[in-house]
Amino acid sequence: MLRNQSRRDFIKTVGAGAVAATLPSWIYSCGRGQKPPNILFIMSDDHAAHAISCYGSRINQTPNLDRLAAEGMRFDNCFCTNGICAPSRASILTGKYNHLNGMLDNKLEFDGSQPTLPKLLKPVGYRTAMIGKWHMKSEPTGFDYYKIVPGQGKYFNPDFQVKETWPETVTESGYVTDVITDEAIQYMQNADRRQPFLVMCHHKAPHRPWQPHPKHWKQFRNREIPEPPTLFDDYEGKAEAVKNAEMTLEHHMHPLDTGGISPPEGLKGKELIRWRYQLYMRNYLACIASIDENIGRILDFLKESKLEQNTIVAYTSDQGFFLGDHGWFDKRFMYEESLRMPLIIRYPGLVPNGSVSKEMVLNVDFAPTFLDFAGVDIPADMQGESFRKILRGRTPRHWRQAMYYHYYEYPAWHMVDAHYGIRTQRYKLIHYYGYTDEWEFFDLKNDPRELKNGYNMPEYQATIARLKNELYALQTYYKVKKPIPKQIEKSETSLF
Ligand SMILES: [Ca+2]
Repeated sequence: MLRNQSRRDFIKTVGAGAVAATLPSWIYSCGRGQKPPNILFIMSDDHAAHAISCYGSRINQTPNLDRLAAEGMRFDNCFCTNGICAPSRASILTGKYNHLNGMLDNKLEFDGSQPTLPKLLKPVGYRTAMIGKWHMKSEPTGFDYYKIVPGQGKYFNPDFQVKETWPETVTESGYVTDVITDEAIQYMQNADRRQPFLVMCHHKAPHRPWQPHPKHWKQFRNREIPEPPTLFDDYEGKAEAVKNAEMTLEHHMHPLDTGGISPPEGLKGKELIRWRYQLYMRNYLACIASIDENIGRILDFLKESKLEQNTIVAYTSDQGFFLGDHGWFDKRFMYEESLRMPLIIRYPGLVPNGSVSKEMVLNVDFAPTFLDFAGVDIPADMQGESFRKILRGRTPRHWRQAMYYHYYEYPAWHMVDAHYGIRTQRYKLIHYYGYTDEWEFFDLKNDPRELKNGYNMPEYQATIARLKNELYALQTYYKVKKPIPKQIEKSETSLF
């Protein structure tokens, strides 16, 4: 609602009785002297935090994401609850773990009849739009407008599906990150300023197989990228589930992952890993350069359009990614590089500039937080917590000290065994339970790179026993059904 617009005028403008009936809570609980914020939620796909310079990247620069962080809050401990695409997206929309929203893996279809963030915002006057990668098979629900790429989408001249002609596709010319940004800007430009908007702008990039825009590829094609310290992890003392995963640079990388180029004949071992790492990273980072450039475009647009002050801008990725860490590409494991989501949030006047939070926030917290900002009551069955107070620089008493993770997709590409686990500020305990029955324990203070599995070390036994109790308590709290099936029903899968 515009600052000088009266409630009666607003009701007249919006019209619908259902909207009018819910307005008081909208005004009084959200009011706080401010009109409700627009929400621009920008999410990329597989963008690891350690490929963002304000997170301390050693391998690239992201000046526009750094600018967003300088004007807002950076979260250093934001985690996904299941480290693959569609499940994380479902948790973001529903505020629930996957065993409750049904999206256990990438192969299932999202049940669009359940309550979601956009559906809950609409009755209080929000216009809602979903632009870019959706990846949950069923038609998006709860959005006034959507323009999504089918499946994984294409990097060049991408196809889109729109509400009016679902599931037919229309092709747009250009590079996918530019096109999705154009579409999001166009939507916001044309939005009726009397109503707040929720725009979910979901990039396809930097998802595999990496195909950068030629102008960004030129920046990286001759660059030597520093290697990660765990590039040659030998997995000694680790679970068989880790040793057997099919996501190593050495044995499992496809020529498509290295720009369609096969390695020189005879190259093997560490030299092959090094060769593949360089090509993989050049393509991946060049895709991110386009993301960063487009973040700059969208921030400039908000400023020029005078939308800056009353728009929450969030940047995240559906989960992290292994950038040669532990000799891997891809994600899925509960290891730090894949578990961690980048999260930067700007809301001028409320979020302190250049602030950093070490509190543990999760993808299931996003929906409750945005609902809280909009003055909407958070449904009792949402499992996430609002971190609005943290954004104001005040951590609520009794904020979570441990998080629960659960990955299900096995057997599938990369053959990562099903596992669940608990992470606290210092420790991590993981149980692989699909085809194996193994545990891993890491002391993140003494072993931040997760190289030493301490599960059988005598000095950690008391800690491990305590963590197991906390882990099982979290499973009960989050209503995880027991016994947990070792494998979920399988359907078709795709290479990437
Ligand atoms: Ca992803």
